[in-house]
Amino acid sequence: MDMIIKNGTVVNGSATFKADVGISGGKIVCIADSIEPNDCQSIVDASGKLVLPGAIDAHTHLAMPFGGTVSSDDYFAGTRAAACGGTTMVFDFALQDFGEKMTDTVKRRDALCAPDAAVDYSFHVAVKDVDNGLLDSIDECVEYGVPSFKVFMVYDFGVTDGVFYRVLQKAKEVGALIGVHAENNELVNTLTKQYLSEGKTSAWYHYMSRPEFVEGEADERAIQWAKATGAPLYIVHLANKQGVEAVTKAKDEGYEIYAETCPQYLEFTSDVYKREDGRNFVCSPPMKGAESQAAIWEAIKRGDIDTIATDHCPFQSAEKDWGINDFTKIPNGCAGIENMYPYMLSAANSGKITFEQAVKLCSENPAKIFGCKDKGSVAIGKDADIVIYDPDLDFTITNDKMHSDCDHTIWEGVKLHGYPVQTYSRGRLVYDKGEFLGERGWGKFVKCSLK
Ligand code: DUC
Ligand code: ZN
Ligand code: ZN
Repeated sequence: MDMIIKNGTVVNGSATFKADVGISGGKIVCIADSIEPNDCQSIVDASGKLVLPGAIDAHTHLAMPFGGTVSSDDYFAGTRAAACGGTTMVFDFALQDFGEKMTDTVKRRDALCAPDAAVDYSFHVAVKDVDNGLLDSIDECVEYGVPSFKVFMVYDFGVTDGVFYRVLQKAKEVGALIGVHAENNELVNTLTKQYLSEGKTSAWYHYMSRPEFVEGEADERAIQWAKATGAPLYIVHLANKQGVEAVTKAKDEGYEIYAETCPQYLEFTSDVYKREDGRNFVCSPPMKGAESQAAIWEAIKRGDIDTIATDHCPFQSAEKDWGINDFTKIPNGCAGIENMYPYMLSAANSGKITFEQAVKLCSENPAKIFGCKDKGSVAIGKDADIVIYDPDLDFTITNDKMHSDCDHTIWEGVKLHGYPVQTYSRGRLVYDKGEFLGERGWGKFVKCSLK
């Protein structure tokens, strides 16, 4: 055996037990009350620690051309930060070009990612063009190992209602999963124009132009079409109460509707846009009011939110400053890839949710929903993507301790109870007590399957 993690408490999505974990060739090969060291190469003492599956961040935007610039974390910096926060796999978005087959989109993006990624990765294809036979290229992409797609209802790469509907029909036919960024584009544009014409240009009006109902209506519409087509639907970054209620209702009716939320919606409310540095918090959808935040936490507790992901999309302060006098010029997005697992585990350590719930939301469920068969739990045969977590190590987030290529973080000063001390990616130590020990190019493309 290459390594034994001894005396720790294993936490999976539905079980917690004391055990030793044996690793060989990057895989978990043995789990037992006690594993004899014999000729084992290395022993890790996890007494007093939790042994967790690495998190899977199902929603990142690395090196993404957006808002007049490119998000500041490339594939190396983003996956380095992921590793240092206990995330051992990321899903990035491969944005289709017009006229491009979906598999070509994935290959184009993978060529950029493969030399740089420090942890494993896969993609969702962000669909723009389904004409001239391109809708049918979804079949080949599913076979290639990317069975998940996303449509945006906003931005210049957003799709029409008709395209969204056709993508859902296709997904139903071939067993793909469609994610959706749900906000009502028309309302966003109308409200934005109104506020600008009234000279209301501060970051607060980013929120005011995308308030609760702008997202809630779009969630309801998206769910309506999923019901009509019979296709499963994954709502990304759900941040409002009306949408939560629509998801709960659809689930109760038996529809296959999944919901993801992000830590920023759990920690911050729209009040942040009144702050001096409010523009740093500008992302879409924006943080919402306290009522929405409470509704999301309640949905997490009762199991109606399926996953936590980050929507990681950092921009430098100078780029955020483009919007000091005009909120529409602020590149949308914030850093979070290094904070997700520690934040959710801290919520568990403080009694808000259980550790099993945190693991389910951040690892087990994304692995199941997106078809990563080798990930998502500490179990024999799975990849040895493992986090050693110290529940007694308190941690205050400051940007100088983060591992992104960004000069600020919205998480500055947030206090966490407990913190990861080590991260292993397929058995290789990539993070140790504050230090990144991984390497560029270690991360592998993970083929996913929903069959
Ligand atoms: N929202 C953001 O804030 N950034 C990237 C894309 C998105 O949908
Ligand atoms: Zn989005
Ligand atoms: Zn996003």
